[in-house]
Amino acid sequence: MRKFLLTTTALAFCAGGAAPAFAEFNDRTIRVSNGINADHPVGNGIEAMQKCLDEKSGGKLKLQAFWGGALGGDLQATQALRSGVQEAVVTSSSPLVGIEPALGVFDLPFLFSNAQEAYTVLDGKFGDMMSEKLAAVGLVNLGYWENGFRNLSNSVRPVTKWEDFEGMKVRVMQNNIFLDTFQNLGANATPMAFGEVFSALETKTIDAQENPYVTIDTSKFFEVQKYVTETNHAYTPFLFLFSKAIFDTYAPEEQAALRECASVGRDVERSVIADLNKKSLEKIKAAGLEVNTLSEEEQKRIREKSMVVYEKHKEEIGADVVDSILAELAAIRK
Ligand code: TK8
Repeated sequence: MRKFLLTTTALAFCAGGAAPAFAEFNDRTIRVSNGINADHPVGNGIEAMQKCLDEKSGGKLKLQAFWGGALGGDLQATQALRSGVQEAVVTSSSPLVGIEPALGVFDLPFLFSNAQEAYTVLDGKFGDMMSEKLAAVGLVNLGYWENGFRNLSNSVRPVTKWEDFEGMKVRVMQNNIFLDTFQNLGANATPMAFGEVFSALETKTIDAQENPYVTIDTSKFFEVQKYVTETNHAYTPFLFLFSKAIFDTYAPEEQAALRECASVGRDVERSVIADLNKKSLEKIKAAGLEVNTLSEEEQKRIREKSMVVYEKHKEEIGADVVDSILAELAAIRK
């Protein structure tokens, strides 16, 4: 009897106190691909996410970031996630509308009027609903990071009114809503993968592109552009996507750590963007670009002209999805 007790005590000791730390975690290298460069605020976000993962996993979960489209563009990398050959990607939602048409809701022109509005919608019920749709196509969305409000840059003329778009060759993302928004303004919109934009601007295959200031800065588009207009025509999110096929093989503790740390990274990334935005604009000016703004009247004209795009794409996005985001925005704005 005594011997039995001693044995069970020893066993209990082994199972409890002497268990190795972070036993639920495996040594994993998680490849995260990005189209943008390492000095984009996503880099700060990934650093913060790694620090958080180090603490939670005892250094076992390691992010390995690839930049500048080294593992392929947004769409290609996302397909690699769906087929389970790559772990993660930070991608724009816009090129993924062929995979999940509801994502097109974020491409509607002038949908969000400020970043706070976007955060409330994306980090809340609506964002969760969209993440469920992504899970159904093999993608776990760990959170909405920020790409941000988009502005037009070009090499031909100052753009201060909608007539200035006439005939301008504007690169747009591979996305019908962006294509229509710019065609509707009179531009000659050309869909193109992000990785081709710099050289297409340099060789004048295209005149213009549109991206947030931090991207015009960190992807060096200012080197091959002459004018920028603060159009703020759309706020597009980045999605931190994980391959569902791979995620499903991870322990619940690993999954939870990834979700929590992705939120930590997201918050850091957003705040770095808020700070860098102004600095990027200064850098763009210092590089000799002419920076224009739209008068309030002109903003209103362009916005009103663009509203046809909502009706045109409502069915393809899903009428319920469009109605629900508009209702949520109306509630926030009250
Ligand atoms: C980077 C892209 C980029 C996006 C674009 O991979 O394509 O213009 O804004 O940030 O996702």
